Amino acid sequence: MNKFPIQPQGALLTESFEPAAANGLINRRQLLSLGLKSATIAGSASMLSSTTSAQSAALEIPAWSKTPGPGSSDYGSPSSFTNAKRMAGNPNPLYPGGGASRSPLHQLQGSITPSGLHFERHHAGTPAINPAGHKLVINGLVNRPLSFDYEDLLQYPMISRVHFLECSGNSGALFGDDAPDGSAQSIHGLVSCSEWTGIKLSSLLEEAGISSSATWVSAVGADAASMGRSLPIDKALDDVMLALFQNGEPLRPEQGYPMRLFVPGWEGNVSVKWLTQLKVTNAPSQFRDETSKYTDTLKNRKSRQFTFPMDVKSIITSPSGQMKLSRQGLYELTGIAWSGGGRITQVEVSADGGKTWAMAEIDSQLGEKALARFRIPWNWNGGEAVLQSRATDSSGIIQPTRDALVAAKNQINYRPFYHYNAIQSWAVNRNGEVSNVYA
Ligand SMILES: Nc1nc2c(c(=O)[nH]1)N[C@H]1C(S)=C(S)[C@@H](COP(=O)(O)O)O[C@H]1N2
Ligand SMILES: [Mo]
Repeated sequence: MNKFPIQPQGALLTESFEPAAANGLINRRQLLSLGLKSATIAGSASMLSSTTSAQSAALEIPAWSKTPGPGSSDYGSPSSFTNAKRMAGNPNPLYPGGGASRSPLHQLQGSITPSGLHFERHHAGTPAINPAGHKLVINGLVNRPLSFDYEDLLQYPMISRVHFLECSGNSGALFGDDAPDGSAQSIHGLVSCSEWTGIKLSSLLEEAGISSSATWVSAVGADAASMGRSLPIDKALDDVMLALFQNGEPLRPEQGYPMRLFVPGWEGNVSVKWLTQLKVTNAPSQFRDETSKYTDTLKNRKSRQFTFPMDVKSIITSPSGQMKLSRQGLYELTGIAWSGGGRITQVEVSADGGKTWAMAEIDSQLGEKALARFRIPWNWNGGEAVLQSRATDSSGIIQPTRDALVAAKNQINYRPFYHYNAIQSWAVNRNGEVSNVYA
């Protein structure tokens, strides 16, 4: 199998530009002005390779223009000529229904992940829940314990928010000593972004009447993993929601149908799917998934617990690992950036392994703690390059280098490692082949 089967997106042909940083990075405004110019001279010479091939093609009427296609359908699916698919993890997981599948980040655009391509992480598979038989209970340190049916919950006022969700194990392979071979999908595909609609958790907790001694809320899922996580009450009353809809339709079974907790900006594990119980407490419940897992063991063998926020991070999705640049010239370099600390305020890009940086354009960012799409033109001169992106968030925190992150984590050599958010380096060789490297 070809190790470099994937073509980069947004490939353009062009002349020369004023550099924004070394090794071919170009100010986007220059490209936009050139785009306008080329539109006025279309027909003679154009920067777009697609225009050139369109000109040379004969005016032949294709078969699909001659007969009507099938009529409407009850639920749409992607064109059969596209091939974006989730990448399943270990087909034989250590425990039944365990494992994950990863979003095809290198094939996606914009800042919303299609629901069918949202990453999945299950600890005991996807339960087939009939909402008619599912209940959500709120109990513990409350004045009125409550029990809700799905239909009851649909009566509540709702909010819609665009947020990313990232597994804290995402990119964890990069803690290893040797840079693994891989793609944006295989290394970083445990992050996705949706519009989530649901009920503010604070309104349900207020209805139950939380006691003044309450400091934590424990959430439990209805799957066979009996996933449980404890959240500080301040966060629970802040921006947490009981999500019922994803990208406008009821949650997909893989994302927690009929309901999940959604905890913006925090490690994916706390967004408990198939939610069935919220227990208000005055201490964390010390569930399995917050003691033996999702903790960080330090070199002195103490373990850090409750590492909740996902730190500022970005990756270039095109060109990215296992792609091959088929020709020299201009490419649109693009990627995603996100932070559990708020908005992305800037993304810088380097083509020389971090010696010089240029500012990318943030093209789409639909909310706080949401994926941002960045873009910058890059002219590949056929030589070696190391492509990097470095994001800054609204609290002023800058994405660290790998060396800085590994030193700060100060962990013993034990897998899995969580919360990897260092700068990603993609090396381009003289054949145009793109690989994951440590720079
Ligand atoms: N009930 C339950 N909730 C769960 C899980 C699970 O296995 N069971 N997996 C958690 C983990 S580790 C992550 S990263 C996210 C993944 O959400 P997704 O599958 O919708 O992407 O759900 C979390 N919530
Ligand atoms: Mo996770």
